[in-house]
Amino acid sequence: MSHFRLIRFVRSLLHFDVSSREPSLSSPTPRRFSIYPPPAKMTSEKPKEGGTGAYVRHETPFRNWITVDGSSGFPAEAGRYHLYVSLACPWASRTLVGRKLKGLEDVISVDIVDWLLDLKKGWAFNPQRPGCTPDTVNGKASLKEIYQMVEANYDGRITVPVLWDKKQKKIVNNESSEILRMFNSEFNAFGKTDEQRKLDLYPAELRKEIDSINEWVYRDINNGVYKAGFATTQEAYDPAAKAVFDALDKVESILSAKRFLTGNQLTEADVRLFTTLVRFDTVYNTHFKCNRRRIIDYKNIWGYTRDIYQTGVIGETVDIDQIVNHYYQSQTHINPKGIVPIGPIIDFNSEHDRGEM
Ligand SMILES: N[C@@H](CCC(=O)N[C@@H](CS)C(=O)NCC(=O)O)C(=O)O
Repeated sequence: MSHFRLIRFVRSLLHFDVSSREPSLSSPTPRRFSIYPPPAKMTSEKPKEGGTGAYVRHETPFRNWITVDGSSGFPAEAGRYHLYVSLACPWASRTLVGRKLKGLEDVISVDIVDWLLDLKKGWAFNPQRPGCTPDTVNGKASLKEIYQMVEANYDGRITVPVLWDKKQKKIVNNESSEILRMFNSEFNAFGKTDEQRKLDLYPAELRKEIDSINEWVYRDINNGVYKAGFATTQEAYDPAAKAVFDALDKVESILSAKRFLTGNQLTEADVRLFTTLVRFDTVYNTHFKCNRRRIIDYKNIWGYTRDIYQTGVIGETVDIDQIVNHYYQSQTHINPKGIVPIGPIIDFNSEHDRGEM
């Protein structure tokens, strides 16, 4: 019996179940827990290196588009598309925020993978784990099997999010920025309320500005924290970590004059920045060594993070415990013993004065 199987066997003997300790998804009560027995050889996103110790992100392979008129082969329809996400993942979380803001909860179904990422199998479904689901569409045990339904010999990265077409049994797209755009523009017939149908996170008059913000926010913050955290040499870490804080300083300055990045309207640029900010103090600050400052040290960014968190349903997409447990216990190339730190406990519901801007 492999070490891995043995652990699962022992767990089943122990009736491993933490559900009694885990209340609902958005509970403010800390509900961190360690895996016991400790995971064997758990790891995650194996960093791809450019030979210099610098982290290089993989290209995303599935890039089809859903369109209102169906000319792309993927017509916008209610009930046809499905999202596979991890609540730990900042990229997947963008799509969950978009889905909620556009009122598409009854239109696009969702399954949530186990936050613990296993080296051998990649993302798995583990409905035993509180807040995680089975694969309700294809009944598979792992996300790899979903990718292999489309390409039997698929050997690329098995990443979340995945947007799945239930009708054609195909992956539409696994690039979060594009899924967010599709939810914004192609499903306007299906949003719950009129306000949600009209909401435009990428309005024509702001596109140029949003594109330009997205570019440096992605490079230096969204992916920047990964470049710092996954660096395997001091030479790769130093500029990556500096870039994170130079960019945060720039954000702080923008937000001293504007409620959101482009003005008084929330756009996709804010959604994309938010999913990194909300993970920063509990994970990136320590685990990824982005520790020159914390988000709570930036007056404007901290207020802005709470402002977005408290905007309607956005906070509901954030599960800090899944986030914390995922990074510290899965990424054992950075945190070999999988020890989950005790804090900090961040109150995203505390008052802010951004509404007065
Ligand atoms: N470009 C992708 C990146 C997605 C991504 O890297 N997701 C991570 C989780 S945060 C993942 O699934 N990693 C698993 C792996 O690389 O094995 C996107 O934005 O959708």
